[in-house]
Amino acid sequence: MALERTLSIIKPDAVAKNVIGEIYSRFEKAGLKVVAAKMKHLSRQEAEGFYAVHRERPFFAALVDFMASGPVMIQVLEGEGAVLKNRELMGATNPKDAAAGTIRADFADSIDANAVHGSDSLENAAIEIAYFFPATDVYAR
Ligand code: RTP
Ligand code: MG
Repeated sequence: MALERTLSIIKPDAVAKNVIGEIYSRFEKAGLKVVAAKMKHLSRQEAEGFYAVHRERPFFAALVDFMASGPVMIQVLEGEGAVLKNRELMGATNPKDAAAGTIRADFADSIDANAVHGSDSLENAAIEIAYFFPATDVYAR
């Protein structure tokens, strides 16, 4: 498997629950390294731009409102097969469907407040990383 980078966001609900460290611990135990990170309170415009692929979906307004409702923790994760590995750690979008032991099963409250975001493909990972981090702020480790 190839060394990959993926974008991860700890969403406002999980930041409010004070579980940033617990979620980082799962990344580390799975062999994913944090190679860039920042906390940020997204504006509605920033949240809209980030989730622009969903702008025609019925849940878009709720998603944007939620993502701009409080600070988030944004990180780039690096590791072998990082994109899929992070999606496996996250679990299904709806925590009701998320496998036991996944981040969403353990920390998410609902399909809206679902604790984490993760890039869904290598192509989208590159776009999403560039949305938040200049290349000089991502550190090879
Ligand atoms: P994310 O992008 O946040 O990592 O989540 P995901 O890939 O698992 O799910 P995606 O389909 O990309 O949807 C983005 C976020 O929109 C909300 N959503 N609500 N009510 C609904 O049917 C619905 N579907 C999606 C979720 O909060 C999801 O994380
Ligand atoms: Mg998605």
